[in-house]
Parts: sequence; structure tokens; C-alpha cells
Amino acid sequence: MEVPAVFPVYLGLGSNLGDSRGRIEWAFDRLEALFSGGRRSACYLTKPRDYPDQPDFINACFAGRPLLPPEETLDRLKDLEAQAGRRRDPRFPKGPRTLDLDILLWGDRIIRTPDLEIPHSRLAERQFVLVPLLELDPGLVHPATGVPLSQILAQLEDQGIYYLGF
Ligand code: PH2
Ligand code: MG
Ligand code: MG
Repeated sequence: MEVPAVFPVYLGLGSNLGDSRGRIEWAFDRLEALFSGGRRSACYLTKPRDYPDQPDFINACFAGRPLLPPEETLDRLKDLEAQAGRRRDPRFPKGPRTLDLDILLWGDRIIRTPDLEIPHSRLAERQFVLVPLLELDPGLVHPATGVPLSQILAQLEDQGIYYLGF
């Protein structure tokens, strides 16, 4: 059996259907049981990316030490998405969702399998990911390139992000 990693894992949380703020809180509480030493970012109201014609999102990030290997953690995250009422519409893969839980970083590991892409492939393009992520740890670097995430964020155009708080 794979020994669980001891370095921090970072997750992105998103919701733009129903009581999004309540769902993010609900998810944070569940994540505390899946990781040790969990830390939460503030919540942000963000303009939709990819498909503009959908409601604004609430986004946040979470950091913690994993208790399970990546594949099993992913299964638990999918269970939480399903419990939160997520129904996947194959015609609209980046459309509205009650809860989206993405693994962004797993320490400095690079994992590319059909099910897992770590670091998250669009991490470096998205203000709604980088802002809450850097709030948790301002010194993070991209594991594949070594470039500071703060430098990547500074080069992005404003995509519409509004701080809501905790
Ligand atoms: N997630 C998407 C597509 N677009 N836009 C924002 N603002 N926040 C998201 O979490 C988001 C998105 C697909 O995962
Ligand atoms: Mg996802
Ligand atoms: Mg996502």
C-alpha cells in the first residue's frame, strides 16, 4: 500500500447553484475529516470562466495533510460532490454545479493519469484558484516549472473576483 504523503494537499472548491455559500461551508466541514491540520481560505464571489452564460461562483481553497492516497482521496471528493446533489451533464462539462472539489496540488508531485491531473491543468490560468490558494500559502511555486504562483497571478488580467470573507 502506498504510504500517505505528509506534505500539504491543496483543493479548490466551487459552487454556483443553490445555496453556494452554505455548500462550501458544508464541504469544508467534511474535508476536515479527510485531511489532518485542515486550513480554509476565505470565500470569493467570482465571474464564471469557460462558459460565461451561467451564475457567478463562490470559490475557496482548502489545505491539509492527506490521510489517503490521491486516487482514494479523489473517490471521496466525488462522493461529497454527489452528496451535495451534483448531477453531471456530459453536454455541459464546465457548466453550473452545486459543488466542485478539485485537487490542485499534492505536495510537489506530478500525476497524470486518465482520472487525475495534478497539478490541476488550468491552475495557472485562473484567478479564482490562485487568489484563495495564495491566501493560504503566499510562497507556493508551480511544481512543474518552479515559477512562483504569485508571479503567475500578477500576470493575469482581472477576471472578476470579489472578496467575501469567512
Ligand atoms: N469552474 C469551472 C468553470 N468555470 N468559473 C469560476 N468563476 N469558478 C469556477 O469554479 C469555475 C468556473 C469548471 O470547473
Ligand atoms: Mg472538478
Ligand atoms: Mg473545477
